[in-house]
Amino acid sequence: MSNILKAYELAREQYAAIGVNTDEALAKLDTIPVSMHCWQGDDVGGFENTGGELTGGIMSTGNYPGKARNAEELRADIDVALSLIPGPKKVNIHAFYLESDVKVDRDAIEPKHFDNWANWAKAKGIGLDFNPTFFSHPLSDNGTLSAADEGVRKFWIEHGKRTRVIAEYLGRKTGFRAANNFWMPDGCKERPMDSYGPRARMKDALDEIFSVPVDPAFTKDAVESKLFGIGSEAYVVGSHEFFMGYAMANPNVMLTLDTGHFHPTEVVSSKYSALLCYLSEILLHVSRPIRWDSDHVVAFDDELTALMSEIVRADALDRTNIALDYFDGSINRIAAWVIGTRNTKKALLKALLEPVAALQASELKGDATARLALTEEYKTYPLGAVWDYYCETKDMPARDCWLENVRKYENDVTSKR
Ligand code: RNT
Ligand code: ZN
Repeated sequence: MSNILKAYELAREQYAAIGVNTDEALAKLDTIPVSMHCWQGDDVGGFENTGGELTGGIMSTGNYPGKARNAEELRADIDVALSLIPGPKKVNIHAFYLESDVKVDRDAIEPKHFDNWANWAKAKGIGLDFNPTFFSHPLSDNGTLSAADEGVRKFWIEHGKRTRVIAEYLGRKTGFRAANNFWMPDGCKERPMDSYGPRARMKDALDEIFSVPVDPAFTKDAVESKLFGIGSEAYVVGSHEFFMGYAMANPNVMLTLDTGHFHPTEVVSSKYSALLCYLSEILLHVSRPIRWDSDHVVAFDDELTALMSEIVRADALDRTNIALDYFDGSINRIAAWVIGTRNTKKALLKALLEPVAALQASELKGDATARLALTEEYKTYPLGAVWDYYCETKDMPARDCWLENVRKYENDVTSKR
């Protein structure tokens, strides 16, 4: 018997003693997809080949060699990452990852420009998620959906409409509903004289975009708020209140909570259940802000485990879409994907290994002592043994063995780019 199996059997007994069935927890984990963002692989560059730089107040730092230079390389890199992450996955792409021999502007994109992505995902049996790209474009410098210039606004409204058609197409092709997430960087470095006007324009623009029906079986829209960006420190049109209100007023639109988009002392784990009372579905962008919205690789830290526990404790896995959003160009980019995605799944498993009903029952009785004593004890229960076993049953490298595969691919492929 392998050490991993031996360790699992002991762990299974230990969890059984507190009323947790590890096999059931793993079966549940195995039904929850995590959506991995393609943009970690090329530092949010996109493939429009216009030579433009990344704008919109976001930034990938670091110059680690070997980043993907075209869609084929990016998909090959994602293939390697996916081969090292157990369980269900989706891949999240942005409109500027289109493929075309001729230049296609954002207001002219069509489903066919994403056929390679769709065919690739279908062949792997995984779903795709989608995002309009409202940044890194000459017309995005003075606002997009909130722009005062009507022509600019119309351009971006057309872009938004087209992305919904594409997302529906991707959902239909893959057989998995594709989330279509709207994040607009519109904002100001200083306090604007008119903070209301841009918001009113953005609201109307979104109403127009969302007025065209799409098949809810294949796509669902989401809106993502933000506190500030580089160059939009004082004012962001799409603030938390703006999009929280929008999602509440429009039940077909999900609210996206990015863990890096709030004041540094605020955490999404403490907002999540409040929003669950009003929203039918939430989309998470799991990220890791350090002092600002720095989009560090997701670590297995207190906030990640708290957030996953909040979802499980509220029994809201079916109302929550878990996606990742970070970009680090300072380390091997494939390793960055594997680290963050495995951490997210591991944190979810940790949450599933909690005896939630028993703990909630002692809380109901007012037993705060047991609540603290037991949750603290359970923190060092053998999660790792259960995770290793899960990796092994999925034919994925357990523990740190995956790093060897990344190194080999780096040696054979990415270092030669
Ligand atoms: C930016 C938002 C947004 C982007 C991606 C690329 O702060 O988090 O989600 O990171 O769409
Ligand atoms: Zn985000």
